[in-house]
Amino acid sequence: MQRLSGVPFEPWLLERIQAARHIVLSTHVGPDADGLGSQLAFVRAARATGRTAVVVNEDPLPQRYAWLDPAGDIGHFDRDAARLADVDFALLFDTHEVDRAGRPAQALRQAGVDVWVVDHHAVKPDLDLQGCVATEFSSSGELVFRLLHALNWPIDAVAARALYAAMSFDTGSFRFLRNQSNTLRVAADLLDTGFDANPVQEALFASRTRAETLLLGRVLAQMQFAGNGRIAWAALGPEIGEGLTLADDAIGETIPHFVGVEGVFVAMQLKPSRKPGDWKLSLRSKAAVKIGDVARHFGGGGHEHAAGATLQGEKDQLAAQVLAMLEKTVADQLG
Ligand SMILES: [Mn+2]
Repeated sequence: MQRLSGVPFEPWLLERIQAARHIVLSTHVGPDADGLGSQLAFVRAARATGRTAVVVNEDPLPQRYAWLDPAGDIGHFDRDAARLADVDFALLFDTHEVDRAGRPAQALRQAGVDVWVVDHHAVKPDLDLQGCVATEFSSSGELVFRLLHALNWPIDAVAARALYAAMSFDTGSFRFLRNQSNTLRVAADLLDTGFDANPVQEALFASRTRAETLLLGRVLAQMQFAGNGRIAWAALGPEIGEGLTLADDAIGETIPHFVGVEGVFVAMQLKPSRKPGDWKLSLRSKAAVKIGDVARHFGGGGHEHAAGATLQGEKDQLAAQVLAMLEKTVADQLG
C-alpha cells in the first residue's frame, strides 16, 4: 500500500524516523550531488541525535565529488555491504524507484528492513512506497532541510554545506527555482551557518576536467538541429569518448549546451548505456515546452523539463523515432 507524506510532514512519517536507531541511507545509481549531499547532511544530523547512520549506495562515490565527503562517509555495496547488517530503518534519497537504487535497497527489503523514500520526483502511481515525496521542491536537499527541521534535528555548518551543494547542483546554481523564493530562503538559512559557498560553487561548476572539455568539443561537433531550429540533438556512438578518461555520465553534462542555444526549446541526446546494446535517451527543455510525456512514451520518466529513458534498438532509427515525436510535441505546444 502506497503511503506518502508531503509537506508539512505527516506525523506518522516523523514518528517512524524518530523511532529509528540505526539508519542506512541509499540513493540512485549514478549518484549526484543532490542525493549525496542529502545523505551526508542527514547522516550528520542523525549522529548528532545519538543515532547511528551510514550510507551504502550501489555505486562508489564519483571522484569528482570527493571534496563533498572528506570524512569518507559515502559507502558502496561492493565494499561496504556489511554496513547493512545492523540497521533498523532505511531511507532512499532522490529516487522512489527501488530498481534505480541497485543492490543495497534489494538486500534491505529481503532482510525485512523498512525502506522508505525521500524524493522530489513525480511518483509512478503503481509503485508500492512509503515515505515522503514532494515535487514542488527544487532538490532532495531542499526537502531534507525541511525534514530535518520538522524532526528538530540539528543542521550544523558541515551538514549545511552538503545541503547547499545538493540544492545548487539540482538548481543549476540556483537558476531553476521550482519552489520559487522558498528555495533561496533555504539557501540563505544554510549560508548563515557560516561555511564558504565559493569553493562549493567552484567544485560543482568550474571544475571540468580536460578530458570532459575535449568530450564537450566532440559532442558539440555532432550537434544537429531539427523542428525549424527549435530542437538540438545528437545520436552519439561509443566512439565519442574514445581515448578519454571519463566518468559514466560525462556525456550528460554536455546537454545544457544544446538547450542553451538561442531559439532551441528542446535538447535530445541518444548515447550508449552502461549495458551494451542499450541506449540512453536524455531530454531537456526550456520553460515553454514540456517533454516529460515524450520520455514516458518511451518507457522512461523524469521531470517536465529534464527527463530520460532507456531504449533498445538501432541508434539512428531510435533517434528518428524520438525526433518525430519531439517535433510533434514542439509544434503542439508552440504552434
Ligand atoms: Mn534531485
